Amino acid sequence: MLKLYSYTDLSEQQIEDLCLRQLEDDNTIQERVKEIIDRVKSAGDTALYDYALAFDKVQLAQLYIGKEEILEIAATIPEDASKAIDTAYDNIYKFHASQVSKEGKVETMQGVTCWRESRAIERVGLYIPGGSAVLPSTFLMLGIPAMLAGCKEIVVCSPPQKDGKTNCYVAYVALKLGIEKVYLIGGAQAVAAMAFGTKTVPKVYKIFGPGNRYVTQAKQMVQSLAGTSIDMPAGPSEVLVLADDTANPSYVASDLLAQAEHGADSQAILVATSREIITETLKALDVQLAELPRKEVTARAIDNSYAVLVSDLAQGMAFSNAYAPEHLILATERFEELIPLISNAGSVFLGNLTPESAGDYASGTNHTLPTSGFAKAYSGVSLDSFVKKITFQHISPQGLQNIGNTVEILAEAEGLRAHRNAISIRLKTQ
Ligand code: HSO
Ligand code: ZN
Repeated sequence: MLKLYSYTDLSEQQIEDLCLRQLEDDNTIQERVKEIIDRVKSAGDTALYDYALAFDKVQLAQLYIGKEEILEIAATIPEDASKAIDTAYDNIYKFHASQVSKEGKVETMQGVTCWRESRAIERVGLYIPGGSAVLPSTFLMLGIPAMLAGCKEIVVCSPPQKDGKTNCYVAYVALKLGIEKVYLIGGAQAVAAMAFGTKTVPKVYKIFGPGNRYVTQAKQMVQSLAGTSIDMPAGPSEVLVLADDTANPSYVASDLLAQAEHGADSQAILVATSREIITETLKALDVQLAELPRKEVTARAIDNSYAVLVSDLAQGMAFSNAYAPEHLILATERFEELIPLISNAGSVFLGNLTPESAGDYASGTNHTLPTSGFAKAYSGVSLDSFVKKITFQHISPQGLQNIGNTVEILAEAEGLRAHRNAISIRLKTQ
């Protein structure tokens, strides 16, 4: 059951402790992941076939499925599911297309012009989880911005299903995105394969996607081992719901449970302005929990969560900012007033009719978001995650006259004569 705290009774230290996520000691995971990475690096494809047999229990004939098979598998998708994917696709596409931006040129001094242009990261790797929970929604969230950004090579890895293939949802999304190969590789070995490259799997520059602790650990390690960039550090998913007396306790309970069913280590935090809201929400939560197919896992996550009683919404926002939730739901009609008070959150859901589930699947925003307090410094995945911004400058004869002396003086002050000369030599001959 949810533990209950009263904000005004908490010391600063206690608040800080409550905001800490439980990150378990990962030593054994670290060792096992390092072993997998080393083996993939040295044995390449052979290691990938071996791990598919050992971990996924399938003897693969080939490490990927190609265009023909994608088409065949995608054709087996139920019609309501393909329609739902089409709608989600359109919304996610629209929202991310609006992030394409072109910055103007700036003349910082007369004759000195500076600007920035975006270029796609040429090779990206998308990890689509597919073990116990298959997440085609993650494929949409990563594939659409990658395609919009213009990434030339999009490598997709997803663990093989029992039949040694991928499922119809993943195949259907691949088809929509124009992706012609899905590599049947899961876990840390998928991350290692994309980071180092093998005979079959192309090496990429940046790896995206959520995964279990092995995948997360592998993503962290390949940053230094292979110089691969990653989307963001990832921990278990979490939500903070801030509710006042305009909230509907049944809705709030449903949001907490939606988060909790992701895994036993998920956190679902309720911050409420009255004891009554908390009591009513807990009642509704019990009723709804009993009906859930994943009730064991969900109940364990609820045990790992808590409620905080605050005196008003502003105090609730102060707690939320300290916690820096991945998802923040403002279950109040007064959400407009709260927007300016938000300083740390991955994605925000406003009002009583905006559940996190909508954003998880279909409203348009990205569901790959910073967890574990990283929302204090990181943004979620967006089109920007798939591009680099390159700066340009041009100096005209007039510009050289205008900026030359400033550079010469600063170069001299730093004792860097060659820097100074690069200006002086031009000034003399102009
Ligand atoms: N809540 C997850 C995303 C997700 N939910 C995928 C359902 N499927 C992390 O934002
Ligand atoms: Zn979710």
